[in-house]
Amino acid sequence: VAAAARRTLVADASARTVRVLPLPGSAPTPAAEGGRPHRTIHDCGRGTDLPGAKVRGEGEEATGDATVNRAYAGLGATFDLFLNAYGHDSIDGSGLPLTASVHYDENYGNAFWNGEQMVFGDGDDEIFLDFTLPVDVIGHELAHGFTQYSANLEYFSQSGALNESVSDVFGSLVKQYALGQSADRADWLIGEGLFHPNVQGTALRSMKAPGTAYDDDVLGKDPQPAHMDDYVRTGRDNGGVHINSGIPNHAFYLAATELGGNAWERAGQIWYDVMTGGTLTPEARFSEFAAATVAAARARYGDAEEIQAVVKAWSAVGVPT
Ligand code: ASN
Ligand code: ZN
Repeated sequence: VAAAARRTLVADASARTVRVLPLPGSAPTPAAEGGRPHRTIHDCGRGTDLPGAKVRGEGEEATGDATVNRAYAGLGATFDLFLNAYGHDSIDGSGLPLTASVHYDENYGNAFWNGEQMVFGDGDDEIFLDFTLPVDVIGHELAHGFTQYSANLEYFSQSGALNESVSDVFGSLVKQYALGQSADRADWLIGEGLFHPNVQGTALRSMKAPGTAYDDDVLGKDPQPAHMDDYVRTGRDNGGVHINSGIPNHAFYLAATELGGNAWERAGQIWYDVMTGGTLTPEARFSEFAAATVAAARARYGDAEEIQAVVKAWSAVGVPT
């Protein structure tokens, strides 16, 4: 919600895994080396030292802590989407080990990617519950890592809102893929189930209807626009990155529902191709991203309904392609 945490957008090259070719005549590299997650969950014990004590490694059985197990499962669900839908091995495409720390700080109402790992707060028990509860929030945070290793969108203004939107897109797709939900069945909410019952709201954000996710005495009304006419100019939140993300979020929703079927397939593939295609600059604005989705749709699917769906979606939110 609030941009409390600062992520470093510099890729940590030392964290990349190096693929060693087998020597001639030696046994081939076991297939299990690639294409499976390498997860580690740590417990901060309500402190702020990262990563904290290791409590669950890859392949180890569930612990007695549901938060630890949800983080582990959510990392796995995110890994599964990127590998199975796009052939992308972990968030960097090269099998990057995935690390998460839970029980970060006391009454910490946020989760974040710090450039190297995931961090989850337990919530304050007044506004927010445990941030590992919604799997799309886990996917959202890990997708910040995906963006860091791909288009590296600068976390400010329109490129920052695109960075946020890409995390919502892939976060929602993690949930849709895990539940096997097609575009017309999905809730298109981010953080459903995260608010304390006190709060008047269903989720942090809605991609289907930006601006309607909550309307609460303390939090106020969901400030997200769904059209460029309502773009919010502000110096807060890195230029409204969590606010104006409603515009590209809604464009994705419109493209995915126009195409129908599973959103991670054609719409998700087009967005993935834009992020990994090497044509976006880190300072990309909405119109540049939109044009890149049209080019990606054409490159992958030819002159077909995918192009029309994408053009129509961006047009509906007031972004030229
Ligand atoms: N949960 C927020 C986000 O991922 C935290 C932050 O880094 N601003 O956007
Ligand atoms: Zn984010």
